[in-house]
Amino acid sequence: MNKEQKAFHKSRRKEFSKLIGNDSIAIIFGSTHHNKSFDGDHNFKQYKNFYYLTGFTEANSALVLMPSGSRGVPLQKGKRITEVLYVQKKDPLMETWNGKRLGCKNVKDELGIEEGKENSELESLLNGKILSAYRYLYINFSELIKLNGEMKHITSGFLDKLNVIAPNVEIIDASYLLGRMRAVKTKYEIKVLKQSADITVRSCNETLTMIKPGLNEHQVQANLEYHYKYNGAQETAYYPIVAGGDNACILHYDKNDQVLKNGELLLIDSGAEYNYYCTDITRTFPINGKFTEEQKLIYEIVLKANKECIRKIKPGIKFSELTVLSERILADGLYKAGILKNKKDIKTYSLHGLGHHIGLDTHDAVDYRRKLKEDNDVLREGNVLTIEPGLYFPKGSKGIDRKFWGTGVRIEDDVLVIKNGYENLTNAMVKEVSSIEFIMNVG
Ligand SMILES: [Mn+2]
Repeated sequence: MNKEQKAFHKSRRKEFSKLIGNDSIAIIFGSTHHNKSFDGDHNFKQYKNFYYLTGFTEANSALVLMPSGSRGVPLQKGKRITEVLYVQKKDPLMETWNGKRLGCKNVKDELGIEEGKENSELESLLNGKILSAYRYLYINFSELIKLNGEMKHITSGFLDKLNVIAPNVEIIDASYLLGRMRAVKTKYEIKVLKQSADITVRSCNETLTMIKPGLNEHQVQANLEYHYKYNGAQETAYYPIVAGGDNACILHYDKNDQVLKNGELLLIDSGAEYNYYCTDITRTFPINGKFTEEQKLIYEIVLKANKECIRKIKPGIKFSELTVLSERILADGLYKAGILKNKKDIKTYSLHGLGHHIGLDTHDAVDYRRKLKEDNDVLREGNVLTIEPGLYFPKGSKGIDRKFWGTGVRIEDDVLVIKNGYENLTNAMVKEVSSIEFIMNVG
């Protein structure tokens, strides 16, 4: 791991330790292998909260943070330790089959974490008296309950026994504090997010030139995924939505198995994941390279909402205000065009929220609607959000002229909040009607 990345994860541990305070101990579990079918597993992916604090991508690990130092004998060794990473045991046979393991001895040099231990030693921490020396125990609950294999064994019964071993300890879910931290991206994160966005934009622009009637949705998906990997991404941030015609009105359409028809639109909602950071772009294209008048009309209304909301972004603006603005633009546009009789019905056709935070997760672990001491609705410098207005008129839409049926349009960008405004990370992805038609027709 390079110096810059090491410093980033270290700064995150430091910040998190400061937030939980001296009376606390935190145990953040990494992910384990998850079975797909019979003896085949899903490709291993580290939990993002654990990654955020460590940058470590091996399975069966856990990070322990003790801001005021370890208070129990097994961890002490005569020195004050504030962070321990529990990792898989070195095992030549297993490494021959499944790849190299870092081993606890290399934790400090490779990751910059104070101490490394074998994960089997975690059991004595979880079941011993050490925990009772603290007032608060922070754990990532929702991830703990999904652990498999050796980590399931190591952690089994630990929560049940806590009440006996350490009845004084208050257990707190670490996810909220980590989500709050993850809402504001550091310089390092912004750099990686931009790389992820660039890969996605370059790939989408490439794929755009191959779209034509008669292709199957999965062929477009294959082309997109090829470019992601070819351009350096490890995987897709989420399963791509490649939805022709009426399929675009199914928000999380994932079949991607229909033939693209002449005269219909194709909605692509997809993003690459690069070094653990996600991109999420949606664009809507005319399959034959030319928008019909009806499609253009809907498209321009959505585009206006997308652009005007993005233009408003700066620190201090409320996301809820942008949501209201977007709905007003969509409702006004449809009303003026005579498509919508009553502006109040807009939600029937706009369907979803305006956007979400993005970062390590596509829907980043940040709940901006939650109100605690701070108002998470207010945008801050370093936030990265999607802006993704959409309009959907599925076949059979009552009260809507038939010529608009089967039209689904969404236009989504990823936007960074900077000191005096915003930076659109996905700006280089075409979205004007004229530029889309131009590129689709010159190839
Ligand atoms: Mn999105």
